[in-house]
Amino acid sequence: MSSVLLEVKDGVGSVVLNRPDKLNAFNREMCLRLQKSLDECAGDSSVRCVYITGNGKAFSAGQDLAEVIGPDMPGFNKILSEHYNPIITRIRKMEKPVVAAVNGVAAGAGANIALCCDVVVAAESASFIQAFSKIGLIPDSSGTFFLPRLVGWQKASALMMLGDKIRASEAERIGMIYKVLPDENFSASAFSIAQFLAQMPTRGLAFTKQALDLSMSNSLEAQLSVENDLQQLAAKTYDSNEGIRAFVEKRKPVFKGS
Ligand code: T3D
Repeated sequence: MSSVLLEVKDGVGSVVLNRPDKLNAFNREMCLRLQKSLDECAGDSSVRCVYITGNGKAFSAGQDLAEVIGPDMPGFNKILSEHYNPIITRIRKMEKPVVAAVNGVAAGAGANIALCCDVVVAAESASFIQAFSKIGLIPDSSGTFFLPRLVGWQKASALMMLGDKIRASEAERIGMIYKVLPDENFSASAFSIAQFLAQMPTRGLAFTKQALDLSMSNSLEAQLSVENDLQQLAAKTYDSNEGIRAFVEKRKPVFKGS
């Protein structure tokens, strides 16, 4: 069985982290496979939303620590520059929404890969740990970028230094994730969010994502200019035309993702 499974269904590229006996901990092979799956989703116009989840009881325990001290240790530079950073970049540059469905524990890089996604939902029994401090490492996989922006500097700093395991309900309460969903039927409920997004105006969502990313470093003036430029592009899409016409004609819009 492959360490990452990809299936396209209902316009959703469903990416499953699949090393359940290792709590879906990432080794080099799995990171490269995840990158490939993300590339396939990016290049497939029938995929209008990407859905990432884990098989078994964990979302991901982060880096496979056995690999780090094993004979085939890739080296810390490679682990970030060739494994995790390209995954984060692919998710952020993906011109379609990416949903993380956190089905169980998400630790280290596993947590931060989830947190860089556009919509993060978690099962009520799931948990999040910035596990890095416990092994003398710093939070990577974009954790130092996104976590303070999601929950504020103080919460992020404490979570990173103390390495607390926090429950999904607490993650929702502090704004780290979008929503907690019941354990019962979690994957079906989470997947239905991805199916819904896959029917929405894909290009408009991609422009929204681009605008949000640019807002991380822009001044207000620069961001107003970004909104002006991207709104003009959005307004030229088929789906925007369809959405406006459907509203005026009091009918349900049918979006094509173009
Ligand atoms: O070069 C670099 O490394 C830089 C990159 C860093 C990126 C990172 O992600 S660093 C952070 C790495 N992850 C961790 O430090 C998390 C370590 N794991 C845990 O803290 C706990 O296992 C969990 C909180 C995730 C889950 O706890 P629990 O009680 O549900 O399970 P467990 O009993 O601790 O683990 C179950 C098994 O999975 C166990 O193996 P065993 O005893 O059944 O043979 C455990 O050793 C193994 N396991 C869990 N996490 C990892 C792992 N094996 C390898 N790597 C792991 N990350």
